[in-house]
Amino acid sequence: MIDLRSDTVTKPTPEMRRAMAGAEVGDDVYGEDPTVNRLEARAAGILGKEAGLFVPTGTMGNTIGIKIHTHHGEEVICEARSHVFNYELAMMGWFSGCLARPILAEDGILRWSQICKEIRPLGPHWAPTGLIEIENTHNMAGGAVSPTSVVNEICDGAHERGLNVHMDGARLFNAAAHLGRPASELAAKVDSVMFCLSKGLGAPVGSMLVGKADAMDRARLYRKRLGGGMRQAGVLAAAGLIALEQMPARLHDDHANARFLAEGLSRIEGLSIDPSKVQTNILFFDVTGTGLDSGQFSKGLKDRGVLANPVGPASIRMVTHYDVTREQCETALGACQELARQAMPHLTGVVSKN
Ligand code: TLP
Repeated sequence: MIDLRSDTVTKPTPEMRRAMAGAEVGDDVYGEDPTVNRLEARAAGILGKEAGLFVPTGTMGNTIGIKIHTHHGEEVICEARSHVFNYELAMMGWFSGCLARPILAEDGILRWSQICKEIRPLGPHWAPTGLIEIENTHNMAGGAVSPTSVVNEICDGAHERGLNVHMDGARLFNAAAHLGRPASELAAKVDSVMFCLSKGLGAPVGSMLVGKADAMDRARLYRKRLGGGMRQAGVLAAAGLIALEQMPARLHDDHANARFLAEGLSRIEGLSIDPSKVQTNILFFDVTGTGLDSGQFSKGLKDRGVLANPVGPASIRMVTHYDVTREQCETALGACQELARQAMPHLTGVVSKN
């Protein structure tokens, strides 16, 4: 199977497995796991923040990231298709007692000009804004990268109004690779960042939350409350350290493969995608022209050895990662061509649109 469902499916590299086997460990709830401590310090250092916290998942990292900046009964401004709003089981409501105030940004990139209009003070009818959340890269906006100037303008505006900014940087290193800038620069002004070790960086498990030292002290208690005190977690942190040190440099390959897939898909009759919009490792294409819905298309691909998730009635998402080669991308394109051709029997073969 060629697995393009997500970059979450990557398996640990042989070096990660060796490091895991030999990891020095202790009880992390006592703060005594040397490998976890090293990972937390290194993650904070790389992101230019005071402290870090190793968490089992991105969802837990975002949940805690929202909790440390908010009080019950506040609103969190976020993009309408954001992960925190759509894919985290309403944790901002369940754990933090906050309501999302979603704002649609066509390209997934929230801007201060939109946000500032939605900020609410406490009033006779309104819940006050407690936090601004931005997602970089933006998953459901096709891996779109927020320009650093846009993020900085949001942070400056928010801070002037006494508000904090949390970044869901699950794929922050993909954004950094696309911009050719250090991740610390992209996150310089945000108050906390969650990034995943277990997606494009290839670690089997784990995400990091980084920010101010006192905020991370409080975050550690929320992690325990959520059941995330993992004891001898150094076996996982050891893989995370390799993910952090070695894997960002190769993300360009995933981006090139995503662009290659997008260009190939754009030439298949019945499929629709604008390859110039693909910046990182995520792409969406529309299958309406084939006469199939996204569920049927996904099933047809599976029958041909390719896994890709349907998103909505007409769209398929593909995500490139460490465990997908250029050759496999070529094979996946062949499967898409064959499926589209069979769905549209009036076509004699693959018809180039150009
Ligand atoms: N995203 C997953 C699914 O949940 C959709 C994926 O396959 O892309 N923030 C962003 C932007 C994410 O894309 C994800 C996972 C998370 C947070 C949550 O991370 P985990 O899965 O570790 O809880």
